[in-house]
Amino acid sequence: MADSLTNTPQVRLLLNRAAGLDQPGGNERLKRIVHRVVTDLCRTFEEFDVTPTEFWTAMSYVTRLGQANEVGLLVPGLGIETFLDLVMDEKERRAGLQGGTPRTIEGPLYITDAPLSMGEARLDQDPEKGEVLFMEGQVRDTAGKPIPGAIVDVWHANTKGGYSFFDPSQSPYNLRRRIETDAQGRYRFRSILPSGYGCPPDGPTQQLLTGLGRHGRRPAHIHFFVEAPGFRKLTTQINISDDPYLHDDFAFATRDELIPELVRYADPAEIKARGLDAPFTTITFDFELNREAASLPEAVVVREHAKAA
Ligand code: MBD
Ligand code: FE
Repeated sequence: MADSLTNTPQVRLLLNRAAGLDQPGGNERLKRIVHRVVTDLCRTFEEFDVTPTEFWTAMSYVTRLGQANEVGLLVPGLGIETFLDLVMDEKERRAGLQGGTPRTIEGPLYITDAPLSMGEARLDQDPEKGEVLFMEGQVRDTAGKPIPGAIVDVWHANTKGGYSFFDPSQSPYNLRRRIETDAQGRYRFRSILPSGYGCPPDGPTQQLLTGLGRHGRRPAHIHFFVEAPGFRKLTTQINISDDPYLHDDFAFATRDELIPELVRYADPAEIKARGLDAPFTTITFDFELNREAASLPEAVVVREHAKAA
């Protein structure tokens, strides 16, 4: 834009001063990033002839987004959390890292300090009519060696797509557990098949998505952090493969390597052998962790989390 107002000496000076570039104090990196972001915003307003009314509509939107505690929901909805994953993937690739279970986004619904147990756990505390799920697997290094003592931190939604803590109708830590792998690196749990999540229909995230002609639905999925001393922390999810939104996730988190086969058992003898009275599903999924090395980008994402009282 040759005749851009943003490029005039007056506005350049304004943007430099606003970012503190003419001041000695403060943080250099912060100054450069703020300068870029504010400049790009002003260019956008100019290019799209954004009116003051439109601008203040957006500011009240941002205010409501924070008040509704939905910043962490809009970020994946706009593909930004997946973009951050792709940046990390690319950095690791360039650092020569190969193999390992692929990462995918954490999302906004983790809470810390879920109950810890050895080898196995039952995740569903609150009675629900959901289909029983047995999931198990092994945590291994990229050479196939089992990793005992790894922590598999798992969390997922209930049959209504709600997560405990954020959904106060559930017990604290319902469908959230930490499982330490046994001597063979194995974990297993019993739970119920989750349903997909939908953004709060009256919230600011869904409001913007609707304006974009988009839905706010996630396919059914189960989240994991997998950690072990000497290995890179893995943040990932698996998808429940029969969900109609499997490849239409509003948060863009589905990856081909993270869609394990569902094995459904309807045979009365199998059902009885598990002490159940209805068909159930099993999933086998192994996690492969990369060894930590000083040459690699930091794998641990520092992010504020809620903690149940
Ligand atoms: C979820 O369950 C989730 O995982 C993400 C990323 C966003 C909203 C709800
Ligand atoms: Fe989720």
